[in-house]
Amino acid sequence: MHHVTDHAITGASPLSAAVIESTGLWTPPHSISNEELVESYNAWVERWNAENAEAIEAGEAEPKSSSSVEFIEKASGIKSRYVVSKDPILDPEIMAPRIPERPNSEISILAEMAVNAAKDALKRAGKTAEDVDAVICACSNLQRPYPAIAVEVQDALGVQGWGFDMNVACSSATFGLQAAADMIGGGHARSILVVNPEICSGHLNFRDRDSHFIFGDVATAILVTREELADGGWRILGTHLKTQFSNNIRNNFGFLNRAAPEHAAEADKLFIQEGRKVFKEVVPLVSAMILEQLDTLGLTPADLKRMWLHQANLNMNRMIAHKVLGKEMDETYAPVVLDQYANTSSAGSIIAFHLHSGDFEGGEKGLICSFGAGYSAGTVFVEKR
Ligand code: CO8
Repeated sequence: MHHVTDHAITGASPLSAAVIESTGLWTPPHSISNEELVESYNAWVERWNAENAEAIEAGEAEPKSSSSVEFIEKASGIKSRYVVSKDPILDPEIMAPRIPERPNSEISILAEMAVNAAKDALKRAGKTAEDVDAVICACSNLQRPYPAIAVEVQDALGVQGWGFDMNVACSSATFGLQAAADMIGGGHARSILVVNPEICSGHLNFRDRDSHFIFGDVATAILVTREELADGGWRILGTHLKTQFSNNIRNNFGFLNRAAPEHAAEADKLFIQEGRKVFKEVVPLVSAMILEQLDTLGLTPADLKRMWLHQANLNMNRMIAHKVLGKEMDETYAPVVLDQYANTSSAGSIIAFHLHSGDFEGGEKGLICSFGAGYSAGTVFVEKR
């Protein structure tokens, strides 16, 4: 077993301990079932094949295949997803969300979602904006480069101090948690709100059969507080982050697109992935990381009552849980929210934690764990106070 001597190297708690005091959740009002999504996709395919019949006949174009509800559920575990804009996604003419642009005098939609989740978290902790010193907006799709969404959220909540945005794709929340815990440990803030507004439907290609079902929209918030100032909550025992470059999940949308307009409409300006490769490469990376960090903290898998894993794919979570535990996963040990929410990028493990942690007694331990594009992975071990 390792001895914890230096928190910077081992990932153990920093100078002053930080606590997850509460979490908050905002769920969009609309939900799309697999049946609805597949019906719309297949209507588009039928139309596309009819319109391109001549080219298909001449061997100049491949006919498009239909999508299937059974495939989606079996391959991913997803049954439905929440979205901020439903009808346009299901309209075969559009197949994208439609979110009216707001004037600069109004709060932006991403900030509004984050504020909703943040208010929920503050209320649950019995705290107000006056108790908070900073806002970190950690998510995978930022609406604009500046001013930072976090600063807009800070303003809307009335938080004095500072805010900044960060993006580590699916691992944004765990990276944000470590950043917040370290800044609290370093004495820079009493409490930090980490918010994760995710409009994943904005960058999803609903005309790509391989991925049209993967994502949903949501916002989560995490209130991280200096231990002495927190009532209850979850002590952060240790955090660890890892990145390893991969092109297997990529999105080439960006501010330089206008400098190469001939490529601006290409599919890689939306989410693209090699799903099989991601699955094969990320499962061993994450399970090894969890086992190493357990060891570093002097814990064994049996010491964990629960793992709140990133919600991308049910089979992936089953394999990770199996590798860590050495036996079949059950949903009490690794709860699933993917069926209802689909992949909500950075928010997934936080939704699982938010909805499935009420039964913990003081001293019981669990793990929040993310993994995704980058590749990036983060572990946050917590103990109920
Ligand atoms: N309907 C019916 N059949 C289908 C469909 C469909 N919709 N799609 C594919 N098929 C067929 C294929 O054609 C293939 O047929 P054949 O065997 O004849 O060639 C067969 O089904 C199997 O296809 P795959 O091998 O692709 O299927 P998998 O079993 O691998 O399942 C998954 C696909 C579900 C994508 C799976 O690979 C997976 O989940 N992998 C992990 C992916 C993952 O975790 N990615 C993380 C990405 S998220 C992230 O990091 C955040 C990014 C930031 C957010 C961006 C917001 C948009």
